[in-house]
Amino acid sequence: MTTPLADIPTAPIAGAGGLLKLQLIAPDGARAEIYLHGAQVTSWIPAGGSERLFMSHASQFSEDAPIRGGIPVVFPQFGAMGPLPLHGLARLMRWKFAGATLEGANAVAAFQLGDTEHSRRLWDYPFFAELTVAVGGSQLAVMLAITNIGSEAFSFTSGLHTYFSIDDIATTAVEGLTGLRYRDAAAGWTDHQETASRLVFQGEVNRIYFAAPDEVRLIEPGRATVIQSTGFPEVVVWNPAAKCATMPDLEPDDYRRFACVEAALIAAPRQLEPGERWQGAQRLSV
Ligand code: TA6
Repeated sequence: MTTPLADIPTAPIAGAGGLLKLQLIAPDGARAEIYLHGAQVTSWIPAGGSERLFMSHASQFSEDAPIRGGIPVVFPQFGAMGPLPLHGLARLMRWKFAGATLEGANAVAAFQLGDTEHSRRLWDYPFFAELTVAVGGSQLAVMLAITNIGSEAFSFTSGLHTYFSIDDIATTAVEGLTGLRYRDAAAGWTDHQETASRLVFQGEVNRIYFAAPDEVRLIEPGRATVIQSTGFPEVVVWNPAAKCATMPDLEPDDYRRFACVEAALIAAPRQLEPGERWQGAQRLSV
């Protein structure tokens, strides 16, 4: 077999719905695809492996709607925890492609987003967001940085809302959460402490785990995905179970095929002073 050549793109190409996307291929054949809409990673295939991210076949690909699947970038508001659209503005905005390079064995692409007239109407702060995606070997790393380029402080919450592709939710578990305090959105936002050695999915799961470790693992029969994060103190685990049938951009039984394990910054919104920069990252390894 010949080694595939790295494809370091110089420009995005047309993807679904005519939205622009970037295809990034490392020298070892590991690849990722990123839409400028939301700077959303929609595909990650490790070297010699198969697709590791879930993408809904019913997803919209339109400037007006979030893409369902992959890695939505949540900023400046997580979920419905404020007055903004669900999960904030970044996943609904068109980011700029800021270049791709080869860094050692990784293909790396950078995306940027600034405030617009539209974003200022909803959230009146100047900001500069950068998303860097690095793919190579058995890893994908996604780094998000936010800089306050205005003259007054602002606070934000954020997340990398990763949808993992799994074979069967019934045989999937998350390890690394034992002993953590969590808030259960599926049980009326009640507070609990995790006692299980593995979180399994029985019905809807929608939990915010506080003060999470830097590493958790998604476990399936015969494979494990290591999920490391920095800068994001919380881990959110989400699977809608039967509620999937009520979500128009998911097929009714899609819940069997994905689990979201998200790097999140929720409990203590991050305040950024003028000129200050924050960054967080999620690194996935198989
Ligand atoms: O992160 C979990 C969550 O906030 C859930 O409550 C669920 O609604 C999910 O995200 C998806 O949100 P979305 O706005 O993309 O439908």
